[in-house]
Amino acid sequence: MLSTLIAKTFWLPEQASTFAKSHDALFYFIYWTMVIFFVAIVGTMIYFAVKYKKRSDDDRTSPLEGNTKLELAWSILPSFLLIVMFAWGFKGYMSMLIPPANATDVHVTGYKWGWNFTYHTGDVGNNELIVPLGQPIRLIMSSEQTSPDDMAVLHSFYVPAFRIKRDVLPYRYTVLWFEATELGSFDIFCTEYCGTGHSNMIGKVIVVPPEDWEAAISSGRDFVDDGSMGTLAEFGEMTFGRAGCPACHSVEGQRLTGPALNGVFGREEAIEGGAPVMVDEDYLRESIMEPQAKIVNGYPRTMPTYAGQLSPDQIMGLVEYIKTLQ
Ligand code: HEC
Ligand SMILES: [Cu+2]
Repeated sequence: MLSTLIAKTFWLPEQASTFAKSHDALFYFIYWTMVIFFVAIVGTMIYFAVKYKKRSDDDRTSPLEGNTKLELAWSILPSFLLIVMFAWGFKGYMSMLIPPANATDVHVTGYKWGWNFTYHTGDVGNNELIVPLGQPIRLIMSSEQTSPDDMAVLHSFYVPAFRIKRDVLPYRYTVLWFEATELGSFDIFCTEYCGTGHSNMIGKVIVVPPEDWEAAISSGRDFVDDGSMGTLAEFGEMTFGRAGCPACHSVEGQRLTGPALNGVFGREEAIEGGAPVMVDEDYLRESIMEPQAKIVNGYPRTMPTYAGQLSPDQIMGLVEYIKTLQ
């Protein structure tokens, strides 16, 4: 009891998400296994070193050459412990990988050097992610260049109190989810060295009561560059029209030059010369930025790329708009 208490404050930060308890339980299982083996092995070693020390020149080394049974036992028995660690870790890994279906999406953009958080309402927070207590949140993350002639770099989104971490990459979306269990403010760190401002890339997750959430996020600035208000999906709908997508895509089921985009999100798409792919946010982003990467079966390779023509906000908006099309 006392030892867990000391170890808890010494090794790990506070527990503020649903992952924290099981994560820490596994950590301490491995930790105490190591402590027990360390003490047993080093203790025996010291005991033998003293007990069998060569006392005089007449002392002879024992003729014993080995003990197969003993060697098998100390190889096989600990391997069961490794299997337990693997199975336990894998179970935790899978639950961290697969977000619940009812999760709320928030887009995360890492830049040099900070974080932007774009909510479905169209509000944006800078270096401050506001989330409701006790509800699953799914982060759709990517890294963007700061100016057009600049390179986007790798970041990594890390919230120690939630025990979550995932790389944030340019030109793709990665996903991370969590459910906060404590009200309050928790640190966000970038854990991928991303240039001179890396150590300043610090943000906060603010956990608020669910009933206060919408009000709390709407205090952020509205991201839409032309000043019009609207949700992220509405902004996407506007972008869809302005970028000329309706020339080739219906949103009501008719086949035009390109496939209809209603109902596409979440289904399996048959791809030319490859296995079917699941239509998620990253697939949609890729379809817009790199249309040639995966060609929908039975369609021409005529979609132009929008890389360099749409801003990260516009792509986010398009993705959220297409998700609403049923
Ligand atoms: C000149 C015609 C054309 C325009 C303009 C066009 N597309 Fe496409 N698009 C296509 C074609 C053809 C395909 C199917 C072949 C492929 O996968 O590239 C496609 C495929 C897609 C897919 C994959 C659909 C699926 O069923 O998997 C998405 C998503 C998409 N387009 C979004 C857009 C968006 C958003 C825009 C506007 C920013 C746009 N497209 C503009 C022709 C077009
Ligand atoms: Cu970074």
